[in-house]
Amino acid sequence: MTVQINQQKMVDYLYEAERDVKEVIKLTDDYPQLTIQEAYRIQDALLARKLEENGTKQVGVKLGLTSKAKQQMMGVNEAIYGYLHSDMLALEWEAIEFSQLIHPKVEPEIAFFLGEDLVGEAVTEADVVKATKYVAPALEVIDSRYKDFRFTLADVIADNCSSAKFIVGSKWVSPHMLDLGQIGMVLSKNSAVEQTGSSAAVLGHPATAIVWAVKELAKVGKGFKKGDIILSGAMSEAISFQPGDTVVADFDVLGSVTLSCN
Ligand code: 0L1
Ligand code: MG
Repeated sequence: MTVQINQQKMVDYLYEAERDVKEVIKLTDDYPQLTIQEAYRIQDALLARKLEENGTKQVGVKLGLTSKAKQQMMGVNEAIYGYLHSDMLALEWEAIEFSQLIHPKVEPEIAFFLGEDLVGEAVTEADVVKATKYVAPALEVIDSRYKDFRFTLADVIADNCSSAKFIVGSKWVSPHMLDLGQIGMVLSKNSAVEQTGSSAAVLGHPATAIVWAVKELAKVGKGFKKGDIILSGAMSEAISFQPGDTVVADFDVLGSVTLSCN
Protein backbone atom coordinates (compact mmCIF):
# COMPACT_ATOMS: atom_id res chain seq x y z
CA MET A 1 0.00 0.00 0.00
CA THR A 2 1.34 3.47 -0.86
CA VAL A 3 1.02 6.08 1.90
CA GLN A 4 0.70 9.63 0.58
CA ILE A 5 3.27 12.10 1.92
CA ASN A 6 1.49 15.10 3.46
CA GLN A 7 4.29 17.66 3.59
CA GLN A 8 2.42 20.30 5.61
CA LYS A 9 1.43 17.74 8.22
CA MET A 10 5.09 16.74 8.67
CA VAL A 11 6.21 20.37 8.88
CA ASP A 12 3.60 21.09 11.57
CA TYR A 13 4.58 17.91 13.44
CA LEU A 14 8.26 18.89 13.60
CA TYR A 15 7.54 22.58 14.25
CA GLU A 16 5.29 21.71 17.19
CA ALA A 17 7.76 19.18 18.61
CA GLU A 18 10.44 21.88 18.75
CA ARG A 19 8.07 24.59 20.02
CA ASP A 20 6.57 22.37 22.71
CA VAL A 21 9.95 20.79 23.64
CA LYS A 22 8.71 17.23 23.21
CA GLU A 23 10.33 14.31 21.47
CA VAL A 24 8.32 12.60 18.73
CA ILE A 25 8.35 9.36 16.77
CA LYS A 26 10.47 9.69 13.63
CA LEU A 27 8.66 10.47 10.36
CA THR A 28 9.83 7.31 8.60
CA ASP A 29 8.04 5.10 11.12
CA ASP A 30 4.83 6.17 9.36
CA TYR A 31 6.31 7.16 5.98
CA PRO A 32 9.21 4.77 5.30
CA GLN A 33 9.30 5.85 1.66
CA LEU A 34 10.25 9.48 2.53
CA THR A 35 13.00 10.48 0.09
CA ILE A 36 15.98 12.77 0.63
CA GLN A 37 14.49 15.28 -1.86
CA GLU A 38 11.17 15.31 0.01
CA ALA A 39 13.05 15.68 3.30
CA TYR A 40 14.87 18.80 2.03
CA ARG A 41 11.50 20.20 0.88
CA ILE A 42 10.13 19.65 4.40
CA GLN A 43 13.23 21.37 5.80
CA ASP A 44 12.58 24.37 3.48
CA ALA A 45 8.93 24.55 4.49
CA LEU A 46 9.84 24.28 8.18
CA LEU A 47 12.21 27.23 7.76
CA ALA A 48 9.45 29.20 5.99
CA ARG A 49 7.07 28.59 8.92
CA LYS A 50 9.73 29.70 11.42
CA LEU A 51 10.51 32.86 9.43
CA GLU A 52 6.83 33.72 9.24
CA GLU A 53 5.73 32.88 12.78
CA ASN A 54 8.80 33.54 14.89
CA GLY A 55 10.04 36.71 13.20
CA THR A 56 13.44 35.08 12.81
CA LYS A 57 15.82 35.50 9.85
CA GLN A 58 17.96 33.00 8.01
CA VAL A 59 21.60 33.82 8.79
CA GLY A 60 23.41 30.90 7.20
CA VAL A 61 23.79 27.17 6.90
CA LYS A 62 25.23 24.35 9.02
CA LEU A 63 26.81 21.22 7.65
CA GLY A 64 26.21 17.88 9.31
CA LEU A 65 27.56 14.34 9.07
CA THR A 66 30.88 15.72 7.85
CA SER A 67 33.00 13.17 9.65
CA LYS A 68 33.60 9.68 8.30
CA ALA A 69 32.82 8.32 11.79
CA LYS A 70 29.33 9.88 11.84
CA GLN A 71 28.66 8.87 8.23
CA GLN A 72 29.63 5.27 9.01
CA MET A 73 27.43 5.31 12.09
CA MET A 74 24.46 6.22 9.89
CA GLY A 75 25.52 4.01 6.99
CA VAL A 76 25.80 6.92 4.53
CA ASN A 77 28.62 8.49 2.57
CA GLU A 78 27.30 12.03 2.17
CA ALA A 79 27.12 15.08 4.37
CA ILE A 80 23.86 16.99 4.93
CA TYR A 81 22.96 20.65 5.41
CA GLY A 82 20.42 22.62 7.41
CA TYR A 83 19.57 26.27 8.06
CA LEU A 84 20.80 28.60 10.77
CA HIS A 85 18.42 31.33 11.84
CA SER A 86 18.90 34.32 14.08
CA ASP A 87 16.98 32.97 17.07
CA MET A 88 19.39 30.01 17.22
CA LEU A 89 22.31 32.32 18.03
CA ALA A 90 23.19 32.05 21.74
CA LEU A 91 25.75 34.19 23.55
CA GLU A 92 28.73 33.05 25.59
CA TRP A 93 27.73 35.23 28.54
CA GLU A 94 24.08 34.10 28.69
CA ALA A 95 23.39 30.58 29.93
CA ILE A 96 21.35 28.29 27.71
CA GLU A 97 18.05 27.24 29.30
CA PHE A 98 17.96 23.46 29.47
CA SER A 99 14.16 23.54 29.86
CA GLN A 100 13.87 24.88 26.29
CA LEU A 101 15.61 21.80 24.87
CA ILE A 102 14.72 18.10 24.69
CA HIS A 103 17.98 16.13 25.00
CA PRO A 104 20.72 18.46 23.78
CA LYS A 105 24.29 17.66 22.83
CA VAL A 106 27.06 20.07 21.92
CA GLU A 107 29.84 19.78 19.33
CA PRO A 108 32.83 21.97 18.38
CA GLU A 109 32.92 23.55 14.92
CA ILE A 110 34.64 26.30 12.97
CA ALA A 111 32.32 29.13 11.89
CA PHE A 112 33.00 30.84 8.55
CA PHE A 113 31.77 34.43 8.02
CA LEU A 114 31.45 35.27 4.34
CA GLY A 115 32.62 38.59 2.93
CA GLU A 116 31.49 37.63 -0.59
CA ASP A 117 28.78 35.51 -2.21
CA LEU A 118 29.73 31.88 -2.79
CA VAL A 119 27.72 30.12 -5.48
CA GLY A 120 27.90 27.65 -8.34
CA GLU A 121 28.98 24.14 -9.16
CA ALA A 122 32.50 25.21 -10.20
CA VAL A 123 33.48 26.42 -6.73
CA THR A 124 36.87 25.40 -5.27
CA GLU A 125 38.47 25.35 -1.82
CA ALA A 126 40.48 28.44 -2.83
CA ASP A 127 37.19 30.24 -3.62
CA VAL A 128 35.90 29.36 -0.14
CA VAL A 129 38.99 30.85 1.52
CA LYS A 130 38.84 33.94 -0.71
CA ALA A 131 35.14 34.53 0.09
CA THR A 132 35.67 34.09 3.85
CA LYS A 133 36.25 37.26 5.83
CA TYR A 134 36.74 35.59 9.20
CA VAL A 135 36.74 32.20 10.86
CA ALA A 136 35.85 31.81 14.54
CA PRO A 137 35.55 29.08 17.17
CA ALA A 138 31.98 27.84 17.58
CA LEU A 139 29.85 25.38 19.51
CA GLU A 140 26.75 23.89 17.94
CA VAL A 141 23.95 22.57 20.16
CA ILE A 142 22.08 19.78 18.41
CA ASP A 143 18.75 18.59 19.77
CA SER A 144 17.00 16.06 17.58
CA ARG A 145 13.26 16.27 17.91
CA TYR A 146 13.12 12.48 17.53
CA LYS A 147 12.79 10.02 20.38
CA ASP A 148 16.17 8.88 21.73
CA PHE A 149 18.05 10.89 19.06
CA ARG A 150 17.41 8.04 16.58
CA PHE A 151 16.53 8.66 12.95
CA THR A 152 17.24 7.84 9.31
CA LEU A 153 18.97 10.24 6.94
CA ALA A 154 15.64 11.52 5.55
CA ASP A 155 14.29 12.03 9.09
CA VAL A 156 17.25 14.10 10.24
CA ILE A 157 17.28 16.26 7.10
CA ALA A 158 13.56 17.05 7.53
CA ASP A 159 14.30 17.99 11.16
CA ASN A 160 16.76 20.67 9.97
CA CYS A 161 19.65 18.34 10.80
CA SER A 162 18.95 18.42 14.56
CA SER A 163 19.87 22.13 14.70
CA ALA A 164 18.98 23.99 17.88
CA LYS A 165 21.49 26.67 18.95
CA PHE A 166 24.97 27.90 18.17
CA ILE A 167 27.52 30.05 19.95
CA VAL A 168 30.41 31.87 18.31
CA GLY A 169 33.54 32.83 20.26
CA SER A 170 34.78 36.41 20.33
CA LYS A 171 38.09 35.87 18.47
CA TRP A 172 37.58 36.21 14.72
CA VAL A 173 40.59 35.54 12.51
CA SER A 174 41.32 35.96 8.80
CA PRO A 175 41.40 32.51 7.14
CA HIS A 176 44.83 33.45 5.76
CA MET A 177 46.27 33.54 9.29
CA LEU A 178 46.13 29.78 9.90
CA ASP A 179 46.17 26.34 8.33
CA LEU A 180 42.45 25.61 8.32
CA GLY A 181 43.01 21.93 7.62
CA GLN A 182 45.00 21.26 10.79
CA ILE A 183 43.38 23.00 13.72
CA GLY A 184 43.48 20.95 16.91
CA MET A 185 40.73 21.23 19.50
CA VAL A 186 40.08 20.07 23.08
CA LEU A 187 36.49 19.87 24.34
CA SER A 188 36.03 19.95 28.13
CA LYS A 189 33.01 19.75 30.40
CA ASN A 190 33.32 21.19 33.90
CA SER A 191 37.14 21.31 33.36
CA ALA A 192 37.46 17.59 32.49
CA VAL A 193 38.56 16.73 28.95
CA GLU A 194 35.76 14.91 27.09
CA GLN A 195 36.93 14.93 23.46
CA THR A 196 39.86 15.96 21.33
CA GLY A 197 39.59 16.57 17.61
CA SER A 198 40.89 18.25 14.52
CA SER A 199 39.52 20.27 11.63
CA ALA A 200 40.89 17.44 9.46
CA ALA A 201 37.91 15.38 10.70
CA VAL A 202 35.62 17.68 8.69
CA LEU A 203 35.76 15.91 5.30
CA GLY A 204 39.55 16.27 5.41
CA HIS A 205 39.34 20.08 5.45
CA PRO A 206 36.46 22.43 6.39
CA ALA A 207 36.80 24.26 3.04
CA THR A 208 36.19 20.93 1.27
CA ALA A 209 33.01 20.50 3.30
CA ILE A 210 31.87 23.99 2.28
CA VAL A 211 32.64 23.26 -1.39
CA TRP A 212 30.36 20.23 -1.05
CA ALA A 213 27.58 22.41 0.39
CA VAL A 214 27.91 25.10 -2.30
CA LYS A 215 27.60 22.42 -4.99
CA GLU A 216 24.57 20.84 -3.30
CA LEU A 217 22.87 24.22 -2.93
CA ALA A 218 23.64 25.03 -6.58
CA LYS A 219 21.64 21.96 -7.61
CA VAL A 220 18.52 23.57 -6.14
CA GLY A 221 19.32 27.07 -7.40
CA LYS A 222 20.68 28.37 -4.10
CA GLY A 223 24.01 29.52 -2.72
CA PHE A 224 25.66 31.52 0.02
CA LYS A 225 25.43 35.30 0.31
CA LYS A 226 27.87 37.86 1.67
CA GLY A 227 27.21 38.04 5.43
CA ASP A 228 26.20 34.39 5.77
CA ILE A 229 27.56 32.27 8.61
CA ILE A 230 28.52 28.67 7.86
CA LEU A 231 29.06 26.07 10.57
CA SER A 232 31.42 23.76 8.75
CA GLY A 233 30.89 20.51 10.68
CA ALA A 234 31.82 18.82 13.95
CA MET A 235 35.50 18.32 14.83
CA SER A 236 34.73 15.59 17.37
CA GLU A 237 31.82 13.59 18.71
CA ALA A 238 29.01 15.60 20.31
CA ILE A 239 28.67 15.41 24.10
CA SER A 240 25.54 15.75 26.22
CA PHE A 241 25.17 18.34 28.97
CA GLN A 242 22.86 19.10 31.88
CA PRO A 243 21.81 22.20 33.85
CA GLY A 244 24.82 23.55 35.75
CA ASP A 245 27.36 22.30 33.20
CA THR A 246 29.95 24.47 31.49
CA VAL A 247 31.43 23.24 28.20
CA VAL A 248 34.55 24.83 26.70
CA ALA A 249 36.08 24.14 23.28
CA ASP A 250 39.67 25.31 23.02
CA PHE A 251 41.07 25.56 19.48
CA ASP A 252 44.63 26.08 18.19
CA VAL A 253 45.06 29.74 17.12
CA LEU A 254 41.30 30.46 17.29
CA GLY A 255 41.05 30.43 21.07
CA SER A 256 38.08 29.20 23.02
CA VAL A 257 34.30 29.33 23.12
CA THR A 258 32.13 28.53 26.14
CA LEU A 259 28.62 27.23 26.70
CA SER A 260 27.00 27.35 30.11
CA CYS A 261 23.64 25.82 30.89
CA ASN A 262 20.94 26.76 33.41
O1 0L1 B 1 25.49 18.94 13.09
C1 0L1 B 1 25.51 17.71 12.94
O2 0L1 B 1 26.52 17.10 12.54
C2 0L1 B 1 24.27 16.94 13.27
C3 0L1 B 1 23.75 16.31 12.08
C4 0L1 B 1 22.63 15.38 12.40
C5 0L1 B 1 23.05 14.13 13.08
C6 0L1 B 1 22.97 14.26 14.54
O3 0L1 B 1 22.00 14.85 15.07
O4 0L1 B 1 23.87 13.74 15.21
MG1 MG C 1 27.08 20.19 13.77
